[in-house]
Amino acid sequence: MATQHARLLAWVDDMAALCAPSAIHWCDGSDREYQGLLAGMVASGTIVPVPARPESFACRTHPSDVARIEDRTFICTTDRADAGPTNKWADPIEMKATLRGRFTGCMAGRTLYVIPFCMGPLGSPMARFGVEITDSPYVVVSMRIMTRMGANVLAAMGADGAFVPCMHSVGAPLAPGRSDVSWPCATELADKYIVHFPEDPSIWSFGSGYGGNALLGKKCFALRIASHLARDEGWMAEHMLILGLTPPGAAPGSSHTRYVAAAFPSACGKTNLAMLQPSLPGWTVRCVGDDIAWMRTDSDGWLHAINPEAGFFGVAPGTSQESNPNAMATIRRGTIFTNVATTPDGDVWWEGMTAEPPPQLTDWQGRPWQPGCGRPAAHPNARFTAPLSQCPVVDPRFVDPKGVPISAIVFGGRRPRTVPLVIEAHSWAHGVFLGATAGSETTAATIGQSGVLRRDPFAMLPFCGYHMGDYFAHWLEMGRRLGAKAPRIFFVNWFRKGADGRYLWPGFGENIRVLKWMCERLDGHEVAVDTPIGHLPRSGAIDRSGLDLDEAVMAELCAVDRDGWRREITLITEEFASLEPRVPAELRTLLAELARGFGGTSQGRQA
Ligand code: OXD
Ligand code: MN
Repeated sequence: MATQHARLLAWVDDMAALCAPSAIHWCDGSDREYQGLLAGMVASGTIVPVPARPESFACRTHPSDVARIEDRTFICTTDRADAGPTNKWADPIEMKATLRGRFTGCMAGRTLYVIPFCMGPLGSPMARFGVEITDSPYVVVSMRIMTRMGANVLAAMGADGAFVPCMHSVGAPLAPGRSDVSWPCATELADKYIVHFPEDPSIWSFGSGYGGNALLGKKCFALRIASHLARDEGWMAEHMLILGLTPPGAAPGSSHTRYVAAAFPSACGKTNLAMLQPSLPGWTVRCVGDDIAWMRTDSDGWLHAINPEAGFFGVAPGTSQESNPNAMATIRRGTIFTNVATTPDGDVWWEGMTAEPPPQLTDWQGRPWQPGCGRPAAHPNARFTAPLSQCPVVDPRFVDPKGVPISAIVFGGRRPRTVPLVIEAHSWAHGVFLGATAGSETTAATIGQSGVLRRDPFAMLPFCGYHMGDYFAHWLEMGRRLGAKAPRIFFVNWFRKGADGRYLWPGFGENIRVLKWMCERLDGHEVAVDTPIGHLPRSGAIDRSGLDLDEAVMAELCAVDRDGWRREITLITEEFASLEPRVPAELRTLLAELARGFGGTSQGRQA
């Protein structure tokens, strides 16, 4: 391979000696390589072509390998306390010994692929290199969509460029003479390991071929490892979409465009917001990214963000012409579908794509499927993998090596009660308080009980590579650095329900009305009232033109539910107690102030 990078070559040699593959392939990222791998997977039965969509394929995983596995995801720091109570910790030395045991001979009869990749636009000062070793061709083709990868990345790394080594195996040695296992993986949960060593930094993933566990550039590198690096180096790695918002009469990507970064727990419509089709005439929304933002202070003092990814790994069920027409256009070609249903006329289908399922589907496990048979046709976590460049509303600056300047940061959650449609924080520190106390009610799509409020600070609960209390402190520190140039912080809730259990707010393309209000706040208009929970829209301030929504409903959406907030304060007090002694004093003070605003005291420890 054309590299003089001695550390890289030594690492690949070491890993190849450990895993004993039958061949080693350095990925060049070419179309020829991509087509060859796809053809090989069609031949082995891992994927099938989707004739209705050019250059598209569908893949079925093993039923045990359909989602991220938080129970088997580890953060290995020397001091257990540094991983914090929200992460699963293991001793780094013991874990490395366990992993070396697991990887020994695990690629026998298989090809070891070396994937040099770059998170972020090549040449961007904010971009970082990684190299993934894998025995899964599905991982290689997916990484080609999700990252910049191949020979040009290897060249850019030069002879000494820093990279994060990312080691992956599906963890199922081929039995002699068997090449027919279409989705090899470790089928027992206890045999799967998604392991992070933030102090190296390095990543080892064994036993799963599913995207979130196997495409190591995404959650493992760009969030868990990167959040740790970002804390040490003074930047931010966040579970956020990035969108560009342009008012009527101005060109997208011009000086009138405002960029917004937004964090929502899963099942809250992040991809839909990132590609929003505005219902208000003249407004445009453009997508820079739908899942991850890396942000740092630029030489001009403003916070700039890049999307470290180059593709979408989106949840398919619920995606439709109505909920997200731009996602539907993105996946018309050149897409890899995972665990969707297939139709007899060569297309894909999932719950929510159309009101009525087409007749005679084949379900995600390859079985015939009829409506009313009692099981979903597509897996609830079925996915599409497609390049960002195929999105019809991709922002013109998504490849800008300097990133885009962020004017506003938005947090959100699925909160049927208590939390109003939109809140603007009183200050950066209060915005950090809103992010730290974010949560969402669980839905039927989440394993466990539905309708339970789960705290998910900054939507980073499964992705923060260190102690959550230290992460709050890092956010506060970033605010001090940004000073007057800090973006304004908002909290939105599209999911508030009325007494009859129905959603009060229509959501989707109508969310532009809330984004418009945010712009008015940024422009300094008097469109808010001050309350103990933050600035809320003044009566009549949210544009309802062309929308059939009563003023009374709007008032309910923006009401401060005093009893609800008293209960909320008790819950936040419990959350903070679980993160002690590392909750920053500033956040405890803000909790006490909130409690005073509702005529009580928080039970939290005071600074
Ligand atoms: C994702 C997730 O897949 O957040 O993006 O789980
Ligand atoms: Mn995500």
